[in-house]
Amino acid sequence: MTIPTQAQPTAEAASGAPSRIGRIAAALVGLAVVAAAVGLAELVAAIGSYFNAVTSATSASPLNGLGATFIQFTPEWLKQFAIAQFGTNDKVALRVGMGITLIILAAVIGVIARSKPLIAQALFVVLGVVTVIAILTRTGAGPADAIPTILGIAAGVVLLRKVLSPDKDATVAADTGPNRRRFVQLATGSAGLAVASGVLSRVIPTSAAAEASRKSAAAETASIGGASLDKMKALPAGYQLDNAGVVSFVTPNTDFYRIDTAITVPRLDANTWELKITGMVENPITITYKDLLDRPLIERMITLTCVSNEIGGELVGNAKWQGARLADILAEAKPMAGADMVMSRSSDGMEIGSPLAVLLEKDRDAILAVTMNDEVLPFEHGFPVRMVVPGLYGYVSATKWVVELEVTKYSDQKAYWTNRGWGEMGPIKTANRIDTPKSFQKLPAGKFAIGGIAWHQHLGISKVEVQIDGGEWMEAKISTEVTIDTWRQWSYVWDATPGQHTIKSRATDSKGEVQTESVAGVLPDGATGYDSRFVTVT
Ligand SMILES: Nc1nc2c(c(=O)[nH]1)N[C@H]1C(S)=C(S)[C@@H](COP(=O)(O)O)O[C@H]1N2
Ligand SMILES: [Mo]
Repeated sequence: MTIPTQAQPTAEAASGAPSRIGRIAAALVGLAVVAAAVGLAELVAAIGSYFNAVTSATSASPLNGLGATFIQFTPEWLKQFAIAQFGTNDKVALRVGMGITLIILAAVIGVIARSKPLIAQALFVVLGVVTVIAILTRTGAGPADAIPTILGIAAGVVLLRKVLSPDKDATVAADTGPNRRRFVQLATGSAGLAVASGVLSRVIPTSAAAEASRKSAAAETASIGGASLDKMKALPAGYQLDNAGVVSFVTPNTDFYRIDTAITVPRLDANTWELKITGMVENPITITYKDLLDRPLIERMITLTCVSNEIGGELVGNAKWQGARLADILAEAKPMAGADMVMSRSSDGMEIGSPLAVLLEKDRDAILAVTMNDEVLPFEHGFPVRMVVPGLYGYVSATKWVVELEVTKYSDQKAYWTNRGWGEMGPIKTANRIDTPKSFQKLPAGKFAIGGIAWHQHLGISKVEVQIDGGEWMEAKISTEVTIDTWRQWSYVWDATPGQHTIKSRATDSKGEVQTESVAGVLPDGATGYDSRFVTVT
């Protein structure tokens, strides 16, 4: 532009000092400043988590939030490319991709800041706002989770102004003397801050008292066993098929889906935890954690599903649970005639309504669980005690951080989700998912093992079939049933011919009823329809 500087009295013009640092130095400084902002935000997230002020260190972390969203918005072809190139490390690869993107952006911000400080700051703020949106739109995130990032942005803007903006108190105007020294100090200071806060944020434990209580609970639950434990049957041969593309039969706790409305993950102290059985009972009881562990306990493998799981979705997992049989505890409280619902309440105020008759069925094996896959319950999955009920979706049964069971009537009370349009009873529907191939996967011609999982807890799956291009339904090999409460893996070896193909799959329940093809969305009581994959064979 040739407009005289007078017409545009910029800060640069005011300082009258165009002598700037070099581009590479500016890029490095941009990097140091962005890293310092991220490091600070990570540190605040960790401290916030320690004091239970944020949902969790994970959900308040800007890097995690950005990473999850980055993966979500990565186009399918790029994901497929990453999967093809990096296999199971595809998530790592995508995160590395995000890291590189961030580094480039930071360098660009640094370079721009030399001449257009306001634009650089605006760019930086936009990056921050995108991160805040990423954090807030994650499942289970609360408003407080945005605070660390907002503080990080504020600190970053201040640093940007101090280090790079050529305004009055700028430090970059002169190449020599005290200004230059101050510039170097600020730049290295930012880098130091980034490293120090980054390291600190990783060593801060997540929550003091609850953490200690979970540790001792871990020791107590580790010794569950002996005669007072009704163990699950040993896993039969063939419970898992050797199709590497299918999720493992048991879902590791760290991979288990998580769905809840908790603004901050409740971190309860097992030493002070109590479960009250109240309402329409002749014998109200209060149970402590120790009482619960002293009872006869059961151990069962149960597949848990969310009603919000779309066809082909990932809100389903299978775990081994240990705890007290809910039917025994309820029977002890002696429900009164006329009661038909149990309203379970969590420490964070969630209210989940379950059919009393189902919970009272002895062979339903509804559990007040204390362990998940032989590990004391993780905080995110309900420590110290949660409910697990085979055959019901999680929103009507799987109360985490449970502290009260009120025996009541459907006609008297409405549960949280029921008030929001979801079905009152929530029985599981037959479902089936294709795990491999992935959507739009490119396959070489020849044998390919299509595979997936099918479930209908407490009824069981008897058959899974596969259909190619609308042809005949062909029966898949299916893993040995562990119980009617667990999913079953299936696999079908397909001789793939060149061209484009549509693969469909359907399951049949133990009563011989074929899964319905009619497509329904998740609202109000669970999705239906067949999972399908479109592939190109070359
Ligand atoms: N306290 C509480 N318990 C809850 C919920 C919740 O929001 N709050 N969500 C339920 C829903 S909808 C599901 S699907 C399961 C999920 O359990 P998970 O997060 O351990 O997988 O928890 C259930 N228990
Ligand atoms: Mo759910």
